[in-house]
Amino acid sequence: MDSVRSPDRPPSPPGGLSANSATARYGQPPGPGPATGYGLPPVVATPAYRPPVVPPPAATVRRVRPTPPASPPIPVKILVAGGFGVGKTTTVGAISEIAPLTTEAEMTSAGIGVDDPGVRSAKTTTTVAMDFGCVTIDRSLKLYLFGTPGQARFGFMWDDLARGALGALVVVDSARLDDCYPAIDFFERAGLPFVVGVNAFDGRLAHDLGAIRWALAIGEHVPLVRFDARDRLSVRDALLVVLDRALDRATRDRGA
Ligand SMILES: Nc1nc2c(ncn2[C@@H]2O[C@H](COP(=O)(O)OP(=O)(O)OP(=O)(O)O)[C@@H](O)[C@H]2O)c(=O)[nH]1
Ligand SMILES: [Mg+2]
Repeated sequence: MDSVRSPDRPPSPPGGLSANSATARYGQPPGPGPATGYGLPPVVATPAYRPPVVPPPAATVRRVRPTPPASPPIPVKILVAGGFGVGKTTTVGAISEIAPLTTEAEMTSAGIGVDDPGVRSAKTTTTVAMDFGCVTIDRSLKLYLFGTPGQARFGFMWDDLARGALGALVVVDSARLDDCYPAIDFFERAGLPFVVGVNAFDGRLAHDLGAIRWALAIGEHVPLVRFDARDRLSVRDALLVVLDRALDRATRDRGA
């Protein structure tokens, strides 16, 4: 049977399907660029579309507050005082977290008969101005330690060194108690809180603490502790007693 052909359908062009392409029918489009066919303008490359950046509403913006810098520790000035050769410089050096500032000078023969460091001492230098060191107790407190000279002829410096101090550690050699009387007199007169620290040279005391308290004629309110000037922890414990006394005094003065 013959195929049925719609009357509207045009007959196939001669030359087959390729002869029926757009190019064959309408020719090449004018101008550069790739042909789109059908007489449309060439495709021009456009930048990729980017949506505008819309800032978030103000309420949703998280503001990062800068953390305030930690406040520095409160400085507390403490004197390390006492007679000649009792271990003041050793005390400051044992605890200081910085290399201590010292002012040591060689002892000369001119001091024989004047400066007596005791028979057991191998001391060859003496402090001629002061010692300085510091130790941080915690984040809120830092001790600044000022060691006094021990020779009586440098006594005039003590007033200056004591200015601004909140307390003192009076270092005592139990074998030479008389050397520390001037230091105790000084702090009693100055009204500065002080603690007596008996330096146990070679781990021994020449007298027990009760006898030393009696000999020094200090009141019960003055703490008397035994310590070792060469031992950091021992020095720390002695200084904490001084700090305790100083804080007691400061609190009392504030309440008055
Ligand atoms: N065996 C022993 N020697 C100590 C002790 N403490 C200090 N010394 C020694 O005693 C001598 C005196 O110590 P210093 O710390 O210079 O005494 P100082 O009180 O500062 O002396 P000045 O400043 O001259 O009055 C030094 O030779 C120390 O090494 C101690 O606990 N035991
Ligand atoms: Mg000294």
